[in-house]
Amino acid sequence: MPNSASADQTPEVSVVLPVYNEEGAIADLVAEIATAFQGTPHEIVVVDDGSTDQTRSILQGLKSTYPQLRPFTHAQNAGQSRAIRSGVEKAAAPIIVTLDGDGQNPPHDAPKLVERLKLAPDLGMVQGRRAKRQDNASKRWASRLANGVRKRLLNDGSDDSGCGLKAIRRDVFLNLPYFDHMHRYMAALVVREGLLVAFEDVDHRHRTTGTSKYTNLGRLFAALSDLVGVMWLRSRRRQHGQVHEL
Ligand SMILES: Nc1nc2c(ncn2[C@@H]2O[C@H](COP(=O)(O)OP(=O)(O)OP(=O)(O)O)[C@@H](O)[C@H]2O)c(=O)[nH]1
Ligand SMILES: [Mg+2]
Repeated sequence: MPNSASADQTPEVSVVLPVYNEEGAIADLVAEIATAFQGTPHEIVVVDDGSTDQTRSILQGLKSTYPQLRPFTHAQNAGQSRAIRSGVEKAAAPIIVTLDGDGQNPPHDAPKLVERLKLAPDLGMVQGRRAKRQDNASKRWASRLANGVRKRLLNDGSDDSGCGLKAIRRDVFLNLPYFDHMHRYMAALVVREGLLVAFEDVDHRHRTTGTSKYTNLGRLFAALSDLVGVMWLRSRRRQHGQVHEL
């Protein structure tokens, strides 16, 4: 479904994909996103984070088929959170959808997150929750441990902070503090801004191409060490209520 949005229409939704060496997944994923948002003016902002495979040339080739595709590239690898942020900075729509670039988050779930966000002005973000996770046992175990500790300490209501599929208001995202791996703490950071976060069950698929970019231990270590930083950020929050012009 290539022409689901014309390039000169202002998009309502910007789908932001961080990708690093995902040459086997990217073409099908772009096609699935275009189908999922057919009928909604949208753009697909892909941030290639210094890939060393064919990801970049495949993206260049896809531009003629998908006018709504806007690929960007980092000069050097800077991580998933930085790539998401670069994509949101470039995005033109007020609503952002993020999802993993390896195809593990089926795009057909994304429009329902967007609809929920649109209907509730007090919601800053709608986060996906992988109801039936398609990962191996060691990864599910490591994730359960990290999610349990984080939820208890941050009380952010999230059972699955690592789910890549989220819909968030662009202005809210750009107010969040940036640090490497902050994408795992989005719910707590949005709540810190005084906004609500809702959760929706979404599908999840096995990775069928490419390789994992994280090890279980590396992911767990990063998540737990950043937890201390996020607890500090939370403790330094002060709310001002509404700002009135005098
Ligand atoms: N931009 C960017 N994206 C990254 C980087 N590392 C991972 N990603 C992307 O972040 C997403 C999640 O990474 P994955 O390796 O799939 O992590 P995972 O889903 O926990 O692991 P698998 O189940 O093995 O796929 C994918 O779209 C990756 O391409 C990075 O350094 N930069
Ligand atoms: Mg993955």
